[in-house]
Amino acid sequence: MANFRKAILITYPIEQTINEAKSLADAAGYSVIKTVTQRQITKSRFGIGRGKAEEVKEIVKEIKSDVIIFDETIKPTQIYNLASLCKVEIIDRERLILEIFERRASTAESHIQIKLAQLRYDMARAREKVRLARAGEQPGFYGLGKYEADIYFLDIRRRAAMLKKRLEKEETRRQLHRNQRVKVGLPTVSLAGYTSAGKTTLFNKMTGETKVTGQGIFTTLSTFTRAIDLQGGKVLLNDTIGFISKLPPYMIDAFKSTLDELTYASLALLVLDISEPVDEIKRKLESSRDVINEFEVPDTKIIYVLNKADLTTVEDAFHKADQLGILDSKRLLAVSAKTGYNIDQLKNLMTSTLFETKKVRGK
Ligand SMILES: Nc1nc2c(ncn2[C@@H]2O[C@H](COP(=O)(O)OP(=O)(O)OP(=O)(O)O)[C@@H](O)[C@H]2O)c(=O)[nH]1
Ligand SMILES: [Mg+2]
Repeated sequence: MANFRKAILITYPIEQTINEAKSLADAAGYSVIKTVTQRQITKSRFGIGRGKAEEVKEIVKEIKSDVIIFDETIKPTQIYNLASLCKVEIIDRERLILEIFERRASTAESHIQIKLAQLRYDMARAREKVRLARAGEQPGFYGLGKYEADIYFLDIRRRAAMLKKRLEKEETRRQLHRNQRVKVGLPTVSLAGYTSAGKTTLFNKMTGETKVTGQGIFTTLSTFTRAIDLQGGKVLLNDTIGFISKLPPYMIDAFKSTLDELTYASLALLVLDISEPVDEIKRKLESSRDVINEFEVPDTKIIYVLNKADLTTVEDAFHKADQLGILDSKRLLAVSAKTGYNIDQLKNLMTSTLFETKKVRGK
């Protein structure tokens, strides 16, 4: 696409990490022309070593890149140092994720959540920048003097407070909806899992909806609910935002109201892409668990959905589940959201977990 901006990616020399960073860059509208890897990218001065930094500087000149994407969260001083050396803008992992969210946000609530997360990002950096400005280490700051820097800092806080109020209003509204649903007495089932695991595809399959799915990262950014019929009765199914590793706590915080559905859910379907290498699934499962734990969903309320079974074999899926240590859970099933394989069985498993108290077998 013509409006793609040229980027140099700095990341770790691990294939999956490189691929994920590239997908993130792509989703944010950057085209990675060159990837530079280093085992350690949290070094004090530039993040990367001085020699590497000089190398990057040359590449910037050579390919005339618009930005450097730094696949880590680095300090403002490091960003400043690297930007001064290479004479180009630096986008760290957090900002990259925020840029994607911004492009994808479609509801009023997600807009507020993203603005709030952006302000928190700015605030964390403003503190450091104001400190640098005070110490005279960083002349000016966005072209501002010390006094203005203080005002800027206060302004961020004021705006954040305002957004929080608006978000609270939205949350109250959501709460009302939720109360109504509770009154109607329908149990809620939430889809959860790493981005691109296939949550929305599964949601569409079970509800007959046509919500957007995609290979890119963070396709879904807001919760969507539909009623479905199970044998035991009607339940409400929630599609939610996907998880990603190294998502800073304040971002989870910004999306808390969206993910709150998890707290209120009678059941969570933790969707895994079982066709991936086991180490990769493990990493994603751990990130997903971190988020799920935040919302205090007990393990008894989780069904592990081994999705994309059509891309592998059921044996392989269960072998991987064993390696992941989730085989002991009676609540797991290999399915394909794409072909519909085992979707009825999944519904049965949901029914038995939700409506029957006796022990169930999920295989
Ligand atoms: N082969 C195969 N592909 C699948 C299956 N389920 C989903 N996909 C594909 O995986 C990609 C991601 O699917 P989504 O449903 O958008 O994933 P998601 O979990 O909703 O992702 P986010 O909204 O980003 O969190 C899409 O290209 C789907 O077509 C499956 O069972 N088999
Ligand atoms: Mg989705």
